[in-house]
Order: sequence, then C-alpha cells, then structure tokens
Amino acid sequence: MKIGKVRAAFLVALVLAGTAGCASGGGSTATTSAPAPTSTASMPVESSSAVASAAAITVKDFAYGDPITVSPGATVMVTNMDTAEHTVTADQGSAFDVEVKGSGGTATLTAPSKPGTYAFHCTYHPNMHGTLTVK
Ligand SMILES: [Cu+2]
Repeated sequence: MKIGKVRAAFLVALVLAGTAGCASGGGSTATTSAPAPTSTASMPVESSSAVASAAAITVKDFAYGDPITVSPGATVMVTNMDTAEHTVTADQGSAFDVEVKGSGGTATLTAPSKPGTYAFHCTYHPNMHGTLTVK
C-alpha cells in the first residue's frame, strides 16, 4: 500500500536522525572553564602592638565600680548607665580622657603603655574617682 510505504520511510528517517543525533552528541566537550582565582580577602589588620585582653568600666550611680587592671595599651570599653554624662579622665597628665554619654552611652579609652597605677576622675563630678592599673 502506498500509505504503508510512506510510513516505513518516515520511520527509517526517524531512526537515522536518531542515530546521527547520538553520534554527534557523544563527543567529548572539554570544559575549559578555569577555576575562579581565590581572592585573598584582606582581613582588617589590627595594630601590630600587643592587643591586650578586653577590659571594661561600667559607670553607674556616679561610681566607676571596682578598680580594673589591664595590659599596657589595652582598649577599655566604658559604659555609662547613668543619665548624666561622665568622663574618665586621668588625674595626672593626659594619659587618657574620654567622655561617655549617659543612658547607656559607650566610649573606648586606650590604656597607657607605661605600667603603673592611674587614678582618674570625672570632669563633671570631681567626687567621682576610679583607679586603672596597667601592668
Ligand atoms: Cu560624671
């Protein structure tokens, strides 16, 4: 029959096409995607001077709390829980002097690099006294 012949031819064509497709698709396609260069993320570099252990002064009820001892050059976090503003000011010289806003305000002071005992006070409230020991 005429129709049968056409069908057969069509099927053969399909098979041939399929084979051709397989042959061409099996080739080894070398993926030459180079790996992305690992970016050397520059880390924030701390100052090379000895990063001393963290210390903190919490000002509350117009008092500095217990005397604290820190390493030379240490960063001291000062937190002010009073509503009034305070300062942490070295009695002698200008070893340190920071202002700390009230109601949870914070400031950081850098401890002197020279070991010793540093008395400090509040500029606004001269009756406030504290002691910072560096060793
Ligand atoms: Cu004060």
